[in-house]
Parts: sequence; structure tokens; C-alpha cells
Amino acid sequence: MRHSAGLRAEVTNYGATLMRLQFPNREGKLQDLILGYDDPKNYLLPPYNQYNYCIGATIGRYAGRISNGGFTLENTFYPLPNDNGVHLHGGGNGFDKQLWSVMEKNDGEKPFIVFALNSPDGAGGYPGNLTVLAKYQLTEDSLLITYEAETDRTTALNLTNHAYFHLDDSGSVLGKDLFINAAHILEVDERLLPTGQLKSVIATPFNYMQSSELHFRDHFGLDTPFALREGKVAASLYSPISGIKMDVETNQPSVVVFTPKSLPKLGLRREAAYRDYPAICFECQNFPDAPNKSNFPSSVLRPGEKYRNEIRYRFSIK
Ligand code: FUC
Repeated sequence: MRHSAGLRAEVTNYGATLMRLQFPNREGKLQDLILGYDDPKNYLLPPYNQYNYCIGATIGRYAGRISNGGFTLENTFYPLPNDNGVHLHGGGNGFDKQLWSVMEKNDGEKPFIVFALNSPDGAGGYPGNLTVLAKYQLTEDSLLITYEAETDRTTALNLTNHAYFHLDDSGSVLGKDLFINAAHILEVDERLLPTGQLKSVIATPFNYMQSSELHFRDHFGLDTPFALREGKVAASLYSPISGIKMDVETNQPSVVVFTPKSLPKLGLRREAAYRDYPAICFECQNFPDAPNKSNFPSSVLRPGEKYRNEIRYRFSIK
């Protein structure tokens, strides 16, 4: 998909995955913004399919971790595939590994594509026949991702996109400026499961309320759910190298920020150039483990209701 103003996206129906995103840098040259493959076949083959990095993929039925080996809904316990009690990103056969169909597509002035998936009752352990739409839409300065879903039985749902951003060719997100509109993180235990408590970011390495340079001198990167404050922009990333700034906007209550120190050899585009912390994910979503935490925003979807998650990645030059 191409917008006349310069934003370009490539997607595949495998996992409703964002393969490539490009925007003109301050010199007007098209800059790759995310990790990915040039050829969609790579997502189906080793080494990619031997790991679970969900690079650019749509995550469901539940983004993030669920504790307790499952969850209870309307007095029924739904066991979920888990590793030592922890279920992650919908399990090993999640939405990122499904072949979606192309429902609608427009290559004109306002380019968009809509992928559809029917997830049958019991898929991945979750109740309800679920119909899901994932729409990727380009505007002059933004990629807008919209997820919609409906169910015929009460279920738990939390979708997100798992793109890994870098914004320039330096091979690392270190040295970029990060802003996160969050005064609290969700406290997590050693398995990265939320404890149910919110923790202030003040005087911690998680305080990005003022845009500041990413360095990770105080810890080993982020794999952290941030509770978003009111405000238009949930998070921003700026590369002084390309001059590209990305603002993340969402209707979701949290953003899970993930900066792996390194990735295994996956044969991704320009992989030889990767250094420590090659990219950063902004996973806009409901709180992880909400099905087991009554004080978290509800992730329950009932028949007759419509789930809607909007994520906008907005680009500008600074
Ligand atoms: C993020 C993290 C996980 C995981 C995955 C690929 O959502 O929370 O730790 O490694 O992405």
C-alpha cells in the first residue's frame, strides 16, 4: 500500500502481519521503520516459525500473559496452553499463525486492506465463535490499525499489533528519544505476570513522562506494561539520525513496551547490522492478565457487543 505523501506499507495475510513500513527521512529518502522480511514465505518457515517473536503480527486471542493456566468466566474454568502456568499471546497457535482472508482492499487515494478471521469456539482454549477484522489503513502521515471482533459466547479478548520499530538504519534503538504517557507501570513478578498492583514510575528507570534518551544503564531493557494516562499521544519515539518521529495513539488503556536485547538469527531484512536492542515494540492493548484480575479493566466480550481497538502510528520529521 502506498500513500501519495510517501508512507508505504507491506502486509501479508499470514498472521495479518505488517511486513514493512517506510516513510521519507529528513533527506526525503524512504526509510525502513520496522523489522520484517521482504518475502512473506519466510514467516511460514524456519527459523521464524521455530520462535515466537510475532514480528509485525496481529496478536490474539489474548495479547500478553495470562496467569493461573487459564481463566474463569461465568463459573467455567477455561484452561489455556501454558508454560509453567503462563499463557502468552494466545498460545503457540495464536492469531499470528493463522491464515487470514482478505475481505476488502483499496489501492486508491486512501489505501487500506481488511483481513478477516473466523476463530472457532474452543480455538486456543477460548470460548466463543469469534469473527475478527484487522484493518490497515494509510493516511498522509499515519498507519491506522483497527481491530474489530464479535463473539457468540462470552469470552475474553485482547488484540494488538507486534511491530518492532527502529526508525533508522543504525541497528539499535539506543540513543533514540522515548516518551511514554504513563505515570504507572503494572508491577510484574519474575515470570512477567502482573501482580495486580500499579507502581509509580517516579524515581524509577520507567519514567519516560519527559522524552528522554534510551540507554538502559539501569536495567536490561523493557518488557513492561505501562498504564496510560489520558492524552492524545500514548508514546513517542524519535530518531535523531533519520529525523523521523513516531507518535503512537490508541483507545487502549495500556501499552506494553518491549525492547529485546538481541534476537536469534532469523534472516530478517538488514539483520547483519543489528546491535544490542535492535528495535522496540509498542503493543497497545488492555492490561495483561485482566481475565484473572478483577481490578483491571475488563477484557470480557459478550454476544451483541463489539470489540474495537484503534492504534495509530503517526510520523513526522523533526
Ligand atoms: C512481548 C513480550 C514478551 C515476548 C514477546 C515476543 O509482548 O512481553 O516477553 O517475548 O513480546
